[in-house]
Amino acid sequence: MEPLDIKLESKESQESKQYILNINANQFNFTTEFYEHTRRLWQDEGIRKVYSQRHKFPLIDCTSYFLDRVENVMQDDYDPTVQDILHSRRRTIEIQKIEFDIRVPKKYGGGALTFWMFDVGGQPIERKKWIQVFDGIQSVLFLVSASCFDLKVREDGTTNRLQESIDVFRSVWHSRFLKNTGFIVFLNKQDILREKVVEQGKRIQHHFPEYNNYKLQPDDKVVDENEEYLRTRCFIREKFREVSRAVVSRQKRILTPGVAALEEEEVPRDCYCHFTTATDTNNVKLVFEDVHVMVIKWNLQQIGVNL
Ligand SMILES: Nc1nc2c(ncn2[C@@H]2O[C@H](COP(=O)(O)OP(=O)(O)OP(=O)(O)O)[C@@H](O)[C@H]2O)c(=O)[nH]1
Ligand SMILES: [Mg+2]
Repeated sequence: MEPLDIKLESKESQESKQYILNINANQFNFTTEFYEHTRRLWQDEGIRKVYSQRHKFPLIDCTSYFLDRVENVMQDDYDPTVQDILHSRRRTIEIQKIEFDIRVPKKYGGGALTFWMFDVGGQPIERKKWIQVFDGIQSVLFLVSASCFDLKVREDGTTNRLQESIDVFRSVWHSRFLKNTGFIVFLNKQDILREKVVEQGKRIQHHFPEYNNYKLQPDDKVVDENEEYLRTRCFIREKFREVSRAVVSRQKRILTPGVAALEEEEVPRDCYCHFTTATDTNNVKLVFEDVHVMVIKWNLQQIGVNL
């Protein structure tokens, strides 16, 4: 609070702040006392002011969701709802392999296909592990937090988070291990992006000045949707599409001095982008149906079935 020069409203809140600061996070039980202090702080005007400036410091996206529900969460018989689970933050720290069967629609031959999905962590320390699953992968589902255009990377406090996602995407897209791999980019957290642009009036051009020259295409309009939000989300999509359109020729690899090595030219590939809100089960259902068909088509093409 001090760096933002914001003070708590009441004396009781001061006590609650001290209680929270004294907590040892490694040995902690969620006591009723803890919830009472949390509730009191969340109602304090000072905390609300700090929250409204949350782009200035790292804060998880589900903060207000759970703080608004302290009353429920503190109950002894609290049973999380599906929404509670979807809003909870769980960092992926090891590569998780998930195996599942998917029915193939009749028009693509029927039957079922077994899929392996590898969930990898997005944090910088986890990215070094991605290479372990690149070999033999048929498609990459690349999830982007599209709402983070006004945030800085936690690790260095200076790099723009959206720019960092674009740069990470560029390196994965051009990886020599993934040159035959299909890509689907999910421009996720559309609810938060919309809220930032429409409710909070935030503008992406303060972080990406080239937005000023970006024009929304007539096809991208959605009836009754805010135009600034549509333009912002399409501009973000364009940043990823730009990366996917740039074909780079790889540097010649010298195997033996004097002998020209193979030059692997990249073949142009499609990159599909979807706007998603992962906490909205209806949206995920629709998007997943599209992805399902696409992955089945790619799979069938790889075994020589042309559609
Ligand atoms: N409001 C909103 N919150 C979302 C959305 N998608 C994810 N979240 C929230 O973002 C947080 C991060 O979710 P995780 O599943 O831990 O994120 P992750 O990308 O797997 O993170 P790593 O495992 O560290 O790579 C959770 O609190 C989610 O509820 C969304 O579309 N809208
Ligand atoms: Mg994860």
